[in-house]
Amino acid sequence: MQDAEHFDVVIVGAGFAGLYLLHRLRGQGMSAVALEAADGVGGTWYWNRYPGARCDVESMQYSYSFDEELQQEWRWSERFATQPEILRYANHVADRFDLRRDIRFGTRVTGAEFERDRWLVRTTAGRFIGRFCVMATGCLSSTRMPDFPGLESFRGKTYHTGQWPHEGVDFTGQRVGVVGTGSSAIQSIPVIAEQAAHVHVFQRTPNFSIPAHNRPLDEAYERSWKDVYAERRRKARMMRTGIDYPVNQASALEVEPSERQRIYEDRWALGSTSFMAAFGDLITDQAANETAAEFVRGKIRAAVKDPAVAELLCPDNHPIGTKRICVDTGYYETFNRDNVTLVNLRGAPIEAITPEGLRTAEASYAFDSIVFATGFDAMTGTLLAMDIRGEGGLRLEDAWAAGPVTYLGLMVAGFPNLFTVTGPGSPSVLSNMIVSIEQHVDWITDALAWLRGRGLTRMQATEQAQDEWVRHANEVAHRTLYPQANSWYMGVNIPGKPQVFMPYIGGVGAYRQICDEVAAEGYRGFALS
Ligand code: N01
Repeated sequence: MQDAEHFDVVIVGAGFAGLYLLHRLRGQGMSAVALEAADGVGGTWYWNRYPGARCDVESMQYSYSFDEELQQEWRWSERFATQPEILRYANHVADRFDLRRDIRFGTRVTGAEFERDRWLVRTTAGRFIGRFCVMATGCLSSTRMPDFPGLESFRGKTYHTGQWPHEGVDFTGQRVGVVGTGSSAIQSIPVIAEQAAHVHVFQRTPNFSIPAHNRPLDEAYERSWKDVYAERRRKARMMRTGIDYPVNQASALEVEPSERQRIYEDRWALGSTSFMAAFGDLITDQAANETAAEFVRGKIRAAVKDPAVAELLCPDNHPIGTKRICVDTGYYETFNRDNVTLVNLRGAPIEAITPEGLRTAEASYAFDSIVFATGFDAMTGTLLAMDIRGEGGLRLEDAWAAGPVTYLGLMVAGFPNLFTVTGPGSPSVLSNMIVSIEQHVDWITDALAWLRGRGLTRMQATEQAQDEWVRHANEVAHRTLYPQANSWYMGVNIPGKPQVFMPYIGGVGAYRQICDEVAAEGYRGFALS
């Protein structure tokens, strides 16, 4: 192919996965290019610039571990880093390891085709050929905008949290409507409410949220990590979520109610997602789960002064944790403000966006701005938006017609030499993403080096290994309460999307062991030639 540029590896995406891939491949003497639609690095942290955006995994853990000097020299300012700080970190890494020269910015991939044993990748800025192709496209990178009638007619401004303007938005004095009450909404609503004249929050499903208890990072805490970073990182990698926090294996039903209450209070005071590790059976036992759910409902009732509003904010249709648990700073308390109104969409959904604002089945509202915090076509949306064709022209869309199938979340049968980082079938969105990204990048790049060392050029998942993995992943998921919720983990938020539990819930540590064993056995379940 004359007009195309040739590489050993074509990487799609320059977020945390793409950056580390570039670095590792270079270290192995392989040529690689990263194709990035945005004008900068950072992936999710490049796009999600909405007010209040921050990570809900602690800064000391939500960072790369692959380079000791990097992890020692970088200083986080807060327990949970803000989006601008994480984006600065991504840029620092890109500069520190001189990665930009191999990134093509403003280059959106439209399709990828396996032909003559190579991947031909088509983009908005030319064609690229790689012996291997790695999709480092993230799990929450295709925003979801419900197709409300009249959207174009609105005379004010509309925003999606996942595509926030780079220059920021000043809501001072404005009447603002926020649609959605997931993680993005829960982080942004308290900040928007401080600026706006009035905020109406349109809620379809109330969510469980745990306080972040964010604070400046104190030096003693930083040292407690940095002095033994390698050891703590090793520990995190073997944890269920890839996060090092205290885990209690006991059943919530084994302890006296007063003791259970004390344990939940301690977890509440600790803050963040570690709340779900208060007991060992919260995601597997409905009765145990309900004790945690009711504890949080009690906190909501205590925080929100108007009992009717508090009741509306209390989640009642899914076990706690089975929709992604949220982490907030003052979310429930925000509903005590005079300038915040909660609108219950249950039984009265949004019917249309109007020139003035928005109409539900019950009332009309006038706004200057509407913020859509309506989420993403998670895990598969970005991959399926590209026209990906494997062996014999097999389309990914067809291979995944009944839901995504993979072997280990790393490869798809029929798509040789194509890898996915944190793909469906791997722990991915159920974990500390950077831990999972590093594990996948290490595994993929080790596999490529192994192939090269044996003069092999082709690797693909066998149908049999894939079937077994999908069966196992489903079995593990259905031992938990997760499939009970109408969540984006299940694809329920996208009309027509097959409803399967997409991530692997066997745990980050257990999954890593499986991947390591597969490699140690000469890449069991992969056809190599
Ligand atoms: O999106 P979501 P998100 N009418 O899908 C509602 C990660 N993240 O951007 O639940 C009315 O969770 C929808 O209602 P329902 C994290 O993994 C992490 O907030 O479908 N409402 C829901 O309330 C997270 O889970 C961080 O009934 C409609 C909301 O929109 C993931 O990203 C921060 C509607 C969408 O919530 C996605 O979070 C932010 C309609 N037609 C995000 N359609 C941190 O690390 C949708 N909704 C902190």
